[in-house]
Amino acid sequence: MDIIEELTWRGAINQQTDAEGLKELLNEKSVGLYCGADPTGDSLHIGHLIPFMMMKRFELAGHRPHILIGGATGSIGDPSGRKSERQLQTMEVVKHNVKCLTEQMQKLFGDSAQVTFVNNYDWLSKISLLDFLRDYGKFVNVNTMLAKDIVASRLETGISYTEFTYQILQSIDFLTLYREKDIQLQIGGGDQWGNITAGIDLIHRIEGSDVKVYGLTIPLMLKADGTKFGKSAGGAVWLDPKKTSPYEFYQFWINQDDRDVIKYLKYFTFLTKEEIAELEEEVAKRPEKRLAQRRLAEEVTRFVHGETALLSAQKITEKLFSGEIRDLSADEIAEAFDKMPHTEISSEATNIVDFLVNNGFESSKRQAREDIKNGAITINGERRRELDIIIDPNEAFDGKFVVIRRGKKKYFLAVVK
Ligand code: 629
Repeated sequence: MDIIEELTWRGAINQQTDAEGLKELLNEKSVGLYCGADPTGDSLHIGHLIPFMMMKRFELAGHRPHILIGGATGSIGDPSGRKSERQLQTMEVVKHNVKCLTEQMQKLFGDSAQVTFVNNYDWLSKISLLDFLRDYGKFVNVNTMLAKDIVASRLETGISYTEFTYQILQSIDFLTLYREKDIQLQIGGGDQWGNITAGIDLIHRIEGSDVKVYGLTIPLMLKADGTKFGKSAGGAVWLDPKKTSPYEFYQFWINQDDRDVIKYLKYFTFLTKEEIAELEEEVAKRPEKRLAQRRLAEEVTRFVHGETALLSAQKITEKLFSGEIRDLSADEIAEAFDKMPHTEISSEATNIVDFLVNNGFESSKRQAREDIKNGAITINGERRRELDIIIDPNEAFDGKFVVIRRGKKKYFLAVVK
């Protein structure tokens, strides 16, 4: 399987500018390629992971991936995929985000010397207005620009000159990288098709129509149930562990639908065709085991957060399921309950029935007594069946948390004030 055959099998190719030409080029030599991300926020999310996993696959196939951080384009704002004008970010915010994204990417790809990082602020910020108009603008056709989906869809509601110009900036990047780094391929999500083809046009106009440059886009990710991929109950799924903890990240993958899990294994892991075929059989024969989901969660969490964070996420998952939460540390408890609602309690020791009712974990004393007697209540991982015991919040988890579990599944977190 060559790289294009592999990407096709993975369902990762949406459009290509010249499929035959690109396949030939990739089989002939080590090709320079790039994909960009604008610093619109201070963390990447799993939507970004799709093209950046692809970069890694190209690297494994012997090619030369480059990751571009849009220090300049991020200060303008890509209109692609948006219905309305963006609010400009201050240059301070853009610079801060560039720093955060660069560090994050380096963590993901840094151990491979094969991936090169570039920032388009380095060249775009040096072009004067007159140079821009004389050296580049002269080669861009406004009619073609207006025909791009992104611009066309905004003509009624309006688009500023600034956002209209965005595609030329991204085109100058491709041209610059072609000239300076011998980059011949740009990849991106389906929303980037207009910008990528604009770049190819510019290169052909300036460098000659026989120049070999290509574009490849990846399909937009859709979920079987029609909801948007990449969102969890708490919002976007971020790669920054401070915004989405490794446990929450792991849970996101574990919870994927049987109908989606094989597609995601192909997209987000480096498992082979044979390994994925085996997991596909598991989904068909023993879906209740959720082996494919577990493998998916394991692979992606390890790739993004590393082995230690993966082990801790798995431990938390296991202990919450079995109820043996005494084995968790205070930090792990904090991670496990991070995005869940919690109740603040005082550190005073109280009778168990009063404790449950006064803090709102049970609706009435009668209900509390019944649940306790039935063995439905565990406190900090210990089943409590007596009505006259005292709960002392200072006793477990560094005196910070009391974890109440009712029945098999319902957990409450009490945070000691
Ligand atoms: C200058 C800027 C370039 C090349 C690319 C860019 C960024 C590009 C963009 N990309 C999205 C982003 O930054 O806006 N104009 O959030 C995002 N991308 C990854 C995928 C994407 C895309 O980083 O391409 O499709 C999401 O999956 O939306 O010279």
